[in-house]
Order: sequence, then structure tokens, then C-alpha cells
Amino acid sequence: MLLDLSNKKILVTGIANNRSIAWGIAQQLKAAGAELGITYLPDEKGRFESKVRELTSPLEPSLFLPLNVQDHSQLEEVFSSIAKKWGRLDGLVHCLAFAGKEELIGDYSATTANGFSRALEISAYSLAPLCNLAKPYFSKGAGVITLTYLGADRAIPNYNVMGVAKAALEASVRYLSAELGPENQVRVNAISAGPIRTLASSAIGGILDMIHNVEEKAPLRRTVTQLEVGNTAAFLLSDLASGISGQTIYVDSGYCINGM
Ligand code: IMJ
Repeated sequence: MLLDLSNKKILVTGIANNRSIAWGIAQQLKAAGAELGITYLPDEKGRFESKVRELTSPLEPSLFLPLNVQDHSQLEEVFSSIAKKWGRLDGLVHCLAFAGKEELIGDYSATTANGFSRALEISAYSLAPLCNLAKPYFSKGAGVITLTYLGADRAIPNYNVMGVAKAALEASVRYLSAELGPENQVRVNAISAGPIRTLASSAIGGILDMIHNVEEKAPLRRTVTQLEVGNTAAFLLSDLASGISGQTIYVDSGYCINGM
């Protein structure tokens, strides 16, 4: 088999429900033979925990752990579990983003200092401590991927502070790629997905306009699916992508090539 993830132990963050891009990624990694660890965002009522546990149980994850990246002790817990259970890590999938609702509408210049800090901490900074803690466990040729969006590069209405966070995330991918490549052939890449209806997009005004725009103008005249993003993730974490690092790969039906 050309695309083979068997014997690869991969940690997937950012599954919230069955529309999550991280869920599409987890399914395709499993289909290619990977052994999965899954993290969920803990909340007081345990709503995410039970939902994500039920959703992902068919994938038989060998690790299922709480992770709020704003709590460093939870980050450390995740890696002590990886150390105990796996002793190494072959892949890390970062699908985490958050900005306050009020920051995702209206003027970018109205972003508050706290809103800016929170959006960048969760959506961009979090990749750095994840990689730092993973460093001792990365196997030779391990892969890291994260999710980004065209709003990192272009001013997209209402994307605002998330666009700034994604720009920082894409730059982080280049710096982490430069840091992690030399010693152990660890590769770090981003997937820039086109608009998809997910929990992270459903709450957003104008998302339907963006989707209609893609359906009218993208070379493929349709939106992409979570599973198509998952297929690219599987490729990037496989040995087939052994020469690719520091890149932002667009999985967007070709939308971003258009001049207007
Ligand atoms: C988000 C905001 C504005 C425009 C947007 C998006 N477009 C798309 C998205 C055109 C496609 C979705 N996207 C790419 C994101 O990265 C979304 C991140 C996000 C979404 C929410 C919604 C609910 C909330 N906080 C959020 N934080 C980040 O409270």
C-alpha cells in the first residue's frame, strides 16, 4: 500500500462534533491504518467529553484525554500519557482556534487587547508548546499539521483577528519546520481549507455568502468536504510527503487562484 499509516501513533486535537474538520482528519488517518490519540475540550458539564467519546469510539482511540491549551498542566498531562502509553509520537494534528464572537464581526480596529491575546494564544501560540512538549517523543520522520484559512493572507470580511492569528500560525509553521527538521526529519505543514459548514463557521454571519461564492467561482465549482481535508492530512503525515515541510497546502477547490 502506497499511503500507509499503520504503526503510526498520531494525536488529534480539535474534534468538537461530526462536522469538525478534525473529525474528517481522524477518520481518514484511521482508514489509512493509524493508531489514534484524541483530545477534547473539557467543560464543567462534560458535554464535549461525552459527545466526542461517543463519536470517536468506532475509531478505537488508545488515548482519550482532556486538553485546554490555555492550561499548561493539561498539556503536560497529555505528553506524560503519551510517554507512558506510546513512548513515541509519529504525528500531531492541531485543529484549535477560538476568538470571541464580538471580534468576528465589524471593524478589525475595534479588537480589544484581551480579545487579541486570547485569539492568538489559543489559535496560534498553542502550536509552539505542543511541539516543544512533543519534541522528546517525535520519531524520525514524524509529522505535524495544523489548519489555517485564506483570511491569513487576504482581508476577508469579519474574519478580523482570526486572520491575524492564522498569519501568525502560518509563520509559526515555518519557524517550527526550521527548528524540528534538522535533528529528526520532523516536518511541519499547514492545510488551508476552503469554507465548510462546521461549528466554527455556523455561528458566523456571511458564511453562506462565502460558500455560494466558492460554488460559483472556484475552479471545482463546489466546496470541499472534511474528508477531502482528511485525505490531504493523511498524505502529509505519511512517508509519501517526506520532502514537504514548512508549507501551507490549499484544499479549497482551487478558490485562491482566482484574481476575483
Ligand atoms: C470565521 C469568521 C468570519 C468569517 C469566516 C470564518 N469565514 C470562514 C470562517 C469566511 C470560512 C471559519 N473559519 C475559517 C474559522 O477559522 C473560524 C474560527 C472561529 C469561529 C468561531 C465561532 C464561534 C466563536 N468563536 C469562534 N472562534 C473562531 O464564538
